[in-house]
Amino acid sequence: MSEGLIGARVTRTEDPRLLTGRATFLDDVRAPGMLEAALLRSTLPHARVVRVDTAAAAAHPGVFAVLTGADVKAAVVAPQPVVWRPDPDAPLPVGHPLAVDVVRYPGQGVAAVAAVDRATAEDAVELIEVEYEPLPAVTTLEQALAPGAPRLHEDLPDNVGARAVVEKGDVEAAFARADVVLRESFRFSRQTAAPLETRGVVATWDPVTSRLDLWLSTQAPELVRELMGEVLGLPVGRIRVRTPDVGGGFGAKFDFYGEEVVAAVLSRATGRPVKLVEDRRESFVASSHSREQRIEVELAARADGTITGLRGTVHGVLGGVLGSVGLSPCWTTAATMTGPYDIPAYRMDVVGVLTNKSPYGSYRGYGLPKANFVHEHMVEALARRLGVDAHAVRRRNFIRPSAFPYASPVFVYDTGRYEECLDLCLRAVARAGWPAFASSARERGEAVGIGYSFHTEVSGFGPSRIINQGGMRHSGFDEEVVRIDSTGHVTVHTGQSAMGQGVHTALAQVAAQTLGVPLDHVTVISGDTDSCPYTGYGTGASRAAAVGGAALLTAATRLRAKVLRIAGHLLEVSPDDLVVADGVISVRGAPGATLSLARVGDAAYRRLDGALPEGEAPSLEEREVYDPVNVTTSCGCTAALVSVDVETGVVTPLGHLIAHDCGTVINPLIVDGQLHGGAAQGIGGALFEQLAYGPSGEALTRSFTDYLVPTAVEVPPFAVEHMSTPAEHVPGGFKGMGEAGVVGAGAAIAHAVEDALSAHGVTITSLPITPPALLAAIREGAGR
Ligand code: MCN
Repeated sequence: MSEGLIGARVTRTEDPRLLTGRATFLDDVRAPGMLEAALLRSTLPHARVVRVDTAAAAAHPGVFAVLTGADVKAAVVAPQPVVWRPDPDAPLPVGHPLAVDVVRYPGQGVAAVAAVDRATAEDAVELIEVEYEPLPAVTTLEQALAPGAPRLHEDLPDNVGARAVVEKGDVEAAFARADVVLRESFRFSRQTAAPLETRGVVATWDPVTSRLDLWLSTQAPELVRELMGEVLGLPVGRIRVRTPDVGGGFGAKFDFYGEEVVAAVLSRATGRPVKLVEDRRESFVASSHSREQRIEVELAARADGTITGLRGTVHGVLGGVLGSVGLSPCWTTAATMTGPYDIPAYRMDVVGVLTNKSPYGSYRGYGLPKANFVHEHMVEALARRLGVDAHAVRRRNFIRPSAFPYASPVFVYDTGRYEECLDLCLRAVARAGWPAFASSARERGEAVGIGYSFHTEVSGFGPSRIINQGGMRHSGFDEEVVRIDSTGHVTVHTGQSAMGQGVHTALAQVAAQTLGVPLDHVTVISGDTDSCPYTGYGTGASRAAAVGGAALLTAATRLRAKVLRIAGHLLEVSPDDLVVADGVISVRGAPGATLSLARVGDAAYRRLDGALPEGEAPSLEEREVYDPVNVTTSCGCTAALVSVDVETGVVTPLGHLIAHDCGTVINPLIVDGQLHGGAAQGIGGALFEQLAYGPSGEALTRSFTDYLVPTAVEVPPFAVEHMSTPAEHVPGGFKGMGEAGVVGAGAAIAHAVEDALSAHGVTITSLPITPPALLAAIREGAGR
């Protein structure tokens, strides 16, 4: 059945391949004559590179090339690009594909070897001699900002790598008139996306055609192509980027890295394809780090609980050089910190501080989880101060349904029914029996609590205008192509990337319903810049459904009209009298008169003589370039049930429930899975994950025994409730949601812990809530 496919709980068409070992991941790609590369990475956090001696490595049997940072620099025409560049003329602390003169974080690449295989390349790496002159390392925000701190970039006056301000309304006046002012300081640890499949590239330079062919595990093939062109000085048409199956991206594979440039330069140097895949240990220092921030805020409110102002500073603890998305994740924290609330006056300074750590970049949720933690903490703190229920404060400050479109400090929110979403969550929690369970546990002396958070997810990015205004130098439009072939089969060519989120299934559902064909008559092709349409943004910011899906819907609607025009001509009836379902076109009210889509395909491609109406072009293909007029704003209310062992400080999640609204849902099964996966990552950030650095700045996190991601044992049962407030400006009404699960999890868990420990007066203002941190908070609560 094609009717009703949008909204159907269809199992993912991607899964049989993935689950039966038929997927091709980057490391499965083997090009003829391919070499494998390895990098020498600095173990020091900060040092001058005095001398790199590559002679012994170059002489090692099986080695084809050894490159230093200076060699790579000489082979490119630009340093590592930063797409976040609000002021193109402002100097930014950018890096090079391999360090030149100075290393600024442990793990930074210093030299690269291409050899017959990875083991030989690693052996040769050990033969490279580097003379370093160690420099004082700066690994904390406080050290970096201290007067007289060692400077990471001599051409900058201090260690501030970038700044931004987000503001709206008269903040001073709001605070002058406030009945209540609350202040708080928050700290969030460093995390990384840690996808199961680490990053990797196979680069092949063709000296005859001067073309670069890249296989890359990326979420943004077109963006890579643009940036690669910029660095190598190549026209983008000379670069092809192909993406094999991606074993999780989670934002880390959105960013642009030096390794892909190094592989390309090695291929050019050796005349052979070169593969470079990071191992797990490298992944912890070479894939973007994220989340580490210190945030200070003040909230102004009236005695009745109306929030009138919010101000403060977001300090992003950046790395030694800017990552490709620059300050943008920290800016996004500031840009979304008013969340679902109508706060008339707002000012947030954003300060990106350089430290001798890995570059800061994308991770699912971007800046939103921190923004959510802050606004939800402040709402609960205001409720405590006023002696009222936190949900009463939420309800008082929610943006009303009648207030949409609503201008938040940066984004215009499209639609939302926040109070209904909160009620949906509360009803589900009551139905699940959590309040009764928690109170009987407490009667037994157990510390069990329930916590809530309400989030908005600004998603479905573009339009291009807003992307550019936010300082990003790339577009926000999508192009989708849909074709019916001569046998009536449908192929969708999308610029969106599949990285495990089920986008092929969802796009197939949109195409199948719109064109009236069964789902298995649709093939979705992605991940090849030579054959797929341009999507300069790529897949990130939860945009595949709201931008790609909407573009496809429009293209498929036009294609369906063409199909019906041709069918009408063949059946000698008006196209208005035709319906199409399950690949068969029939005349309304005359069930006998039918025509298959294959027959129309045949007419459009093969039997053109008289088969097409006058003036109708052959072939059945439509493309749509869609630059949305706005972002989409989905929302959700998360409830967490936890128990706390007050002796050990261990928090055990017992239940996790999300009431969610992402407009028209294409596939509720996928959306549920996305919420579960995001929530699992949110639980990781709330309780376990942190990248550690030692006192001298050494990177301590080397494996999953150091970096604890939640496993099936740690995640509780999940439940999801749906409601739907379609995005009115988006064809189809879809809103993005791929990051929602992670956004609200931290705050909900923190509030559940606070609730469980209400007798101990614990408040949580930093993540993760590790056992030692929680025991300290319990002691501190007892001391108050
Ligand atoms: N969907 C839907 N109906 C909607 C909205 C979405 O059925 N109204 C479906 C979509 O079709 C898609 C999924 O839900 O299959 C997520 O859609 P969307 O919100 O459009 O997000 P994207 O497809 O753009 O995915 C990106 C988003 C981000 S930014 C990260 S990071 C992320 C994520 O989603 N990384 C993931 N989910 C991931 N899931 C997996 N398994 N692996 C990753 O790397």
